[in-house]
Amino acid sequence: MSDSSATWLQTLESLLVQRNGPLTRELLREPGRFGLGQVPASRLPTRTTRSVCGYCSTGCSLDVHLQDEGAVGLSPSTDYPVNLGMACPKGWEALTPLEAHDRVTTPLLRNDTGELVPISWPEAIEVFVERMGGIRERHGGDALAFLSTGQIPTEEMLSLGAIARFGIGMHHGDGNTRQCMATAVSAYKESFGFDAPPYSYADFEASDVLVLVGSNLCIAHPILWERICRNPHDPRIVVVDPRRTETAVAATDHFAIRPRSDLPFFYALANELITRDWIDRDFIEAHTEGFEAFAAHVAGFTAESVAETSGIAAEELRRLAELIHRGERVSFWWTMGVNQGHEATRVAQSLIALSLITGQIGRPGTGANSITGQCNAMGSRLFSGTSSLFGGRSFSDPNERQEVAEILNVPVERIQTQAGLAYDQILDAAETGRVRGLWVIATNTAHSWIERSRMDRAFDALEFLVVQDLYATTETAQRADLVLPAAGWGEKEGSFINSERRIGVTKKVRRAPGQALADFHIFRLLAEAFGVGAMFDRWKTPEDVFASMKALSRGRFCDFSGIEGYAQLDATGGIQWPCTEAEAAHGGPERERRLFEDGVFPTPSGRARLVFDTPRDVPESTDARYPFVLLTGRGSSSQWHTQTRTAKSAVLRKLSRTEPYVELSPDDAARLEIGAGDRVRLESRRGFVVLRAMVTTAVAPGQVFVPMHYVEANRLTLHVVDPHSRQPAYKHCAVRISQAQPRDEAAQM
Ligand SMILES: Nc1nc2c(c(=O)[nH]1)N[C@H]1C(S)=C(S)[C@@H](COP(=O)(O)OP(=O)(O)OC[C@H]3O[C@@H](n4cnc5c(=O)[nH]c(N)nc54)[C@H](O)[C@@H]3O)O[C@H]1N2
Ligand SMILES: Nc1nc2c(c(=O)[nH]1)N[C@H]1C(S)=C(S)[C@@H](COP(=O)(O)OP(=O)(O)OC[C@H]3O[C@@H](n4cnc5c(=O)[nH]c(N)nc54)[C@H](O)[C@@H]3O)O[C@H]1N2
Ligand code: SF4
Ligand SMILES: [Mo]
Repeated sequence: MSDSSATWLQTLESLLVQRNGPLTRELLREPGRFGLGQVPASRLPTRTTRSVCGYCSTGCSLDVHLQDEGAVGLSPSTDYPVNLGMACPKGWEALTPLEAHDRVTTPLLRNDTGELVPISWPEAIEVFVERMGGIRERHGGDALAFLSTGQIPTEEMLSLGAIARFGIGMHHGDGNTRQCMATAVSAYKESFGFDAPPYSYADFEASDVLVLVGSNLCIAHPILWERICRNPHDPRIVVVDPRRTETAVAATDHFAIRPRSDLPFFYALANELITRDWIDRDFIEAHTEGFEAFAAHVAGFTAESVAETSGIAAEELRRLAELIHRGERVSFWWTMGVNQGHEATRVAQSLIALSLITGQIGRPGTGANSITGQCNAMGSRLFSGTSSLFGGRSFSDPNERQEVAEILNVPVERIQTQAGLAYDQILDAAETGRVRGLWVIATNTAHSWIERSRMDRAFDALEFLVVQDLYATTETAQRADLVLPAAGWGEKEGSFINSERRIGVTKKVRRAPGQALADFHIFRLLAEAFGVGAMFDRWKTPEDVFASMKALSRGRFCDFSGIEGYAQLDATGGIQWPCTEAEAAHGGPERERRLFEDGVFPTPSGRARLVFDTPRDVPESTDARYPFVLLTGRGSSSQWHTQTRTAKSAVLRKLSRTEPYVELSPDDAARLEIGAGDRVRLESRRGFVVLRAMVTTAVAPGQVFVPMHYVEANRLTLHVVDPHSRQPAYKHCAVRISQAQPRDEAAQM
């Protein structure tokens, strides 16, 4: 440990001990706790250790090669059931962003002249407590909110949720999972009774028909695409996507559906299957409810009647129905093309319905399968304490509040009786002055939230904004009053839950730079400083929190109380939930498993529900002034979201386009006299941006595509959310495009 950090620790210790008693000393003294000491020898049993990747939800395992100072390189683990020796470029380059020059290494406070200046941790914590505590005193916990993430270990999410809500008394908490998975959560909860993606990755290899809806797997989940490539059944791979994506090109069948016409299209598909009696009546009878009403509803949608809206000819829809009918093991997969729409929950449920009425669920190679996005989106769905109470419970249920209070040993009165505001509502409440203090952890709201100008108004109105990140250069950190320096993936330990519900361990293989601390320790320190440290006393290490997670899962549908702990997860290659104590006692969990093999769903009746609705028009249709549909999404397998991490790697930068661009069709380009590489002005009712034109047949005439990795995308998007999930509809708004003029370039400066 360096001298300066030793001094710093002493100061911090004396300050906190003075305020909160000797417990703090114990917390601070443990070696390696603050990302400052050497990696403890006990954590480095060999020269190579395994850790789950910290980018996407695939959850690949990486063998991290270690020398005295920590990680020096990595390679994909060959015997891990997820990636089988493969990794995408981001995984290979996972260590590089940790070494970036703009890592924030001390807390930063905005001074009177508006600059962020370094301060010590004791000062930072003091400021946090004074400002957030002050707002709470004046306006109550209703004026405080946090925005968390799907990109930190579950143990950190749980401690944040518990400390912020029950300890500090923040009434509102949400996270970037709202931007991403909220729709799948609402759809599954209503249809299956629990937020439970039913599949195993082995299903990619077992299907003979795979239907991928609004999912660009080749780019967004390259290793899952590799799993499809290993499928020995010569499968039909059907892609339903308005764009001719990399995945659509590699598929056997592409249905280039018109943007946001999925709902009538899938209703007509269901109707076609029902009319031809290509359904599984026994399964419907035994395991579902609401079929008669569903059939009556979809009878109003025929292959002919939806052809114009969807752009898919009637005979093409019939061909798809036949493909599904002929398949023995048919699986339906979806990602953001479904989740990010104005009627997203109902579209997701239309896919669930297709799998239920055809009896394509609960067997190998089947299922209605939402693919998650971030490395720990699944962890945040169960344990972030944002839209639901830990373990998939409800804030509004007194019995469930009592259970949580008992398991965590916190006074039940401290648990809020409502989930509080959703992400969009938190920002709206900031704009109106109801929410005054906001704490943003591991998400880059100012870049990724929909409709930038509206978001700006919300941030402008805040009294106090804290951003906890690896870098102080992010769009959001640049707006912060206080920046807290966090350790990143590889600099701390914990567990992630991947898309197939597999819990895997991520490890500390590097020291965090400077005074950066693991989020877990920042949360613990804040609990101490707010005088509620004792409430969370049992959580000395992330694995202590894991024990609480197990206890919170016990008896729930996601029950994984049979998992022993990190060592077992590490040795077995991760374990999928559920894994009950009873199962563990009888030979332990299987390596791969899927849900609903017995046809029983966790609803009161044990049956899955068929849910439907009337399709609605898009909120902003194209017109003569704004004749193009703007689509946004992932641009390449080497770019991650707002690029705070991936842009730090020279290798990854070489594999993608650093300059922001818009894709448009050759027809439109010719008509508008726009050449490849021209600077163009792209404008929506919210504003305009200047980008490089990329002319490609991947987009259909009348549509344009901007990758979300560029800050420009959300300057154009329109704030619309699905009413059930409150997930933003990022994938549709009206824009126009023209050659950029010198004044446009000047205005963008
Ligand atoms: N390299 C890389 N990988 C990632 C990420 C990343 O940033 N970079 N992010 C991760 C995260 S958090 C997520 S959520 C996933 C996202 O993974 P994906 O959802 O696969 O990625 P997107 O490109 O956002 O959207 C998928 C497709 O939806 C299509 N789409 C748009 N509108 C419609 C429509 O109306 N109907 C249909 N059927 N499709 C439509 C788009 O054309 C796009 O090809 O990727 C994860 N993996
Ligand atoms: N237009 C448009 N917008 C979109 C989308 C779209 O398709 N189109 N997709 C949406 C989706 S699906 C998603 S998931 C969101 C993603 O949006 P964001 O969550 O805003 O994107 P990231 O760039 O992943 O931001 C994560 C931040 O956390 C920091 N960080 C990384 N690791 C750690 C850590 O361990 N601790 C702390 N404290 N910080 C850390 C990173 O430096 C980064 O600043 O974007 C959404 N926005
Ligand atoms: S596919 Fe996802 S989990 Fe696997 S190496 Fe790439 S980013 Fe990491
Ligand atoms: Mo996402």
